[in-house]
Parts: sequence; C-alpha cells; structure tokens
Amino acid sequence: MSKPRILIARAMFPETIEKLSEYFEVESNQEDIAWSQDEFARHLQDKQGVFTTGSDRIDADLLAKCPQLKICANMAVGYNNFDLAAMTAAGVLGTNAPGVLNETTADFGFALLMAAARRVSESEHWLRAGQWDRWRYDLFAGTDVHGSTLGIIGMGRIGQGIARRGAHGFGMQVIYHNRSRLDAATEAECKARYVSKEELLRTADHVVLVVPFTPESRHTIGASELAMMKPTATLVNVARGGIVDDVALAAALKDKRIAAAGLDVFEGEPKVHPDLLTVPNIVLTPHIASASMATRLAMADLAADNLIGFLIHGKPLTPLNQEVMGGGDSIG
Ligand code: 8YV
Repeated sequence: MSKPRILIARAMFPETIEKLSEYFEVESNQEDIAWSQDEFARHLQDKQGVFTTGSDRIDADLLAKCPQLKICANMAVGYNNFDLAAMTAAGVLGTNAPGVLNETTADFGFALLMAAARRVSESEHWLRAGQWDRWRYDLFAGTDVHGSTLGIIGMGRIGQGIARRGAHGFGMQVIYHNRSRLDAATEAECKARYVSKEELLRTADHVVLVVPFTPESRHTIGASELAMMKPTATLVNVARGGIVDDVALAAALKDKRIAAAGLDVFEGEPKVHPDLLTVPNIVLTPHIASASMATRLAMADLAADNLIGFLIHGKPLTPLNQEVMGGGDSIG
C-alpha cells in the first residue's frame, strides 16, 4: 500500500523529516521559500496532512483547494493561524503543541523583562556606538525587578511559569488577571493573587502578557491601558502580536508614559512597525521565546507524532477540534 502524502510547510529539522519519512511520502519546503497562499495551496492540493508553524495560515480558501487534506499539525501551542471553524466544516483536524514549551517561553519572558527593566539592549547599543567615555551616577539606571510587583495577564501554564520565577526566584509580589481564577492550590504554588485588569495595570511595576490571540484579546493593551500604568513600568509581550496596539505603545514609550518594553511578537510580523524601531527604551526580538534547540525539537516531535498518530493510528495526541473525528478517540 502506498504511504499517505504530507507537506512540511517550512524548513525543518532533518531528524523530524527522517522520522516522518518512515510513515509518509514527504514533501518539505527545505529551501524555506516564502510561498504565497496560492503556492502553498498548489503544494498542498494532493496531500493528506500538513506540518505547519504558527505563521502558516489555514483558511477556507486554502481548504477549498485541498480536498484530500485531513490534518494540519501545528508546531506551536498558539493556533490563531488556523480558521478552526472552517477546518471543522471541511472535516479537517487541527492539532497544536501544548506542554512542551512552557518553561522555555517563561525563561524568555523573564529575559525580556530583565533586559527591558535594566536597559540591557539600550545600553549595549550605546556602548557599541562608541559613546562610553566615563562613569556617571545615573548611567542607564533602570527599575528593579527583585522585590517589585509583577502583573501577569493570562495565567495559563506559561504565565504560571513566569509567576513562579518571579515569586520564588526574585521575591516579587505576583498579581494576575485571567478569564477565570486559578484554583487555590495553583495560586498558592505561584504565590499569585487574582486582581481586576485595572488594578493590575495601576499597581504592577512590570506587566507581562501571555494571553492567546482572539478577536476579544486584540489590543488588550492600548492607549487607555498604557495611561493607567506607572511611568516606571515595564511591559512585556511573549504572547501574540496584536494583543498590544504597537502604535500606541511606541507613543507611550516616546513620551515616557511607561519606562520600557520587551516585545517578542508584533502586529503584522515579520514586519515591525517603524515607530517601534525608533524608540530606544525597548527590547525587540523576532518571535524566539520558544527557541531553545531542545524545545524546538520537542515541538517538532509532537507535531510529527500528531501526524503519525492521526493518519497512521487514528489517534492524535493533542487534537483541537476533536469533533471532526466522529467516533475516534484521542490519547492526549
Ligand atoms: C512558535 C509560538 O515559535 O508556540 C507558539 O504558539 O508562538 C512559538 O513557540 C511559532 O508559532 C512557530 O510555530
């Protein structure tokens, strides 16, 4: 019997391709060509499965051109690149990659927080530009992280990882806001107190965003929210572009309405709004919060296991729209 055909939409680890090739006829975009949606559809039209990243859009138009498609396996915990309703209507399963990137992403959230609050990038650029000629009492004096109040918006597993680091490692008072309150045991473990979004914005010294992108979470932080924050505050986003209004943030930083920001994600990335590129008190990274080698391998492995699990054994590990499987079950 011939093997099912799958597409890997981006360049990928050789070991992932090798593993998938045991089960599938694999076409891989190993040259990492930036396909248009039409080109993506052309490569996908005769495939039963696709290995996607959080940047590969799966929508009704694409699905209409790919009648054989049964599964889209995202190498990402976020899946706002999927139109899940259209996928369900087309009978296409979506899977994501939860659980494997929490601690690595929480590490990076903390790295951005430290770098922004203590002005690491800003001072490095200045030093590299040859401007350091003598000591000064207030040279790049920033805001303390230890002992301060950490506000986390979005208290899923990544948010909890950031809370634990803050409370246990840096002696921070942790407050959080979330769609629903955590159970008492988790709150105690994270030493975190539930507050309203407004109280969080007004009292936190550092605000970290870890909410999924949905139409409701778009511009969770805009001009009015930035106006509530302390002038000494730091804002960090390791969630998704669009949760922050980038233009409003650039204006707030320029006018020193807040002190600093660290962003790993952007509205319309990989393009970055030019206003953000010209304010000095910001740390900008290219969506790499999950990018340790070990974690990226684990994410790729889970996406591959979802393809194998579903197309070969009928049992995906981490399905999103299980209803398309009819009577089938999951082991995730
Ligand atoms: C990925 C992410 O690097 O998992 C997510 O949701 O944002 C990142 O870890 C990115 O989406 C590529 O798949």
